[in-house]
Amino acid sequence: SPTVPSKKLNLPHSSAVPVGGQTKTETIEAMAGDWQSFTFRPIRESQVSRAMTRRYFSDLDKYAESDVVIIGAGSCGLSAAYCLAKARPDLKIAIIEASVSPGGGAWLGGQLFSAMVMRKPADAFLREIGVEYEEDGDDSNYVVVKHAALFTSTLLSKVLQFPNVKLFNATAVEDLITRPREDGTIQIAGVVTNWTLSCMDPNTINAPVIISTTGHDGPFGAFSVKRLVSMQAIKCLGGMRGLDMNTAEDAIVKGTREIVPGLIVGGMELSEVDGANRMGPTFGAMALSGVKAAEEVVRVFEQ
Ligand code: AHZ
Repeated sequence: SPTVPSKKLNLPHSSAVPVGGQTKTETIEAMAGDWQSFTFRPIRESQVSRAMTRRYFSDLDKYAESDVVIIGAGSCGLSAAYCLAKARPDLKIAIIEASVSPGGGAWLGGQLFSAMVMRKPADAFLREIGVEYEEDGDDSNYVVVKHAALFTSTLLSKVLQFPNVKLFNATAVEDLITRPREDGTIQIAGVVTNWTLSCMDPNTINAPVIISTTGHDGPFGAFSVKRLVSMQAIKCLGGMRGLDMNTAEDAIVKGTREIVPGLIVGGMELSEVDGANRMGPTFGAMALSGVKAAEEVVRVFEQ
């Protein structure tokens, strides 16, 4: 049979380190070009099952009492998670995301376009997470990341590597846990979760502080603030206003705060509370609202 010339790949050494030790490490370079003798190591199907379920249920057990729950893993929720997990490695942070894929609306810059625009000074956040950008605009007032997916995947991978963060995706928050306060108001004390919108009884996570970043109203958005209205914890929503980039981004960052005790609201969900404008396809306010939400959590814990 004709011999196929083996052209080995030249891959520089990766810095990834196996968690929990490994008996023998192979390199891709050694494998490449020798596929005839190649074979995976044996496994029994039940081992795969147990490897997944044991860890998931152990995480459910561990995070049933969390320090912080972040509802919604869009650009704002992930930015908040990054800053908080980095600043406070002592806090146990659960992220609950309804969709299978975290990232919310930040996989594209707008409509089906790839590039993501961030107005300065949000470029500081890009430098913090190590995402390259290009200066643009009069006086370089904004920067452009070549693909929104580069921003979201980089941020997501950093968030997921923190040992104090667990992402429960494909899990929706369907209610808030509340406690009465002496002054007659309520304190938010956790979330009620469910895997599917059916008549299944739900699960719960207790936490003294929640960050809600579920986006503006729509089929799924503005979840927590709409629930606050229906449980009469706040009177009514201001309702997101029309698009005004300059007004909207400052308002969302400055307005990110604890709306009722134990519940901090950030990102576009906040526009529904405050009657703030939307900004359309500029993402700087989402990153910096996440920074402010993390700062608010630290303030609450230091009170
Ligand atoms: O799946 C939702 C998305 O990933 C998730 N989510 C919503 N309801 C949930 C629930 N339980 C769990 N009940 C839930 N997860 O929340 C995430 C929201 O992400 P997003 O990207 O929609 O919101 P954001 O505020 O992070 O970013 C908004 C981005 C926008 S919208 C906009 C405009 O319309 O003008 N401009 C920008 C920059």
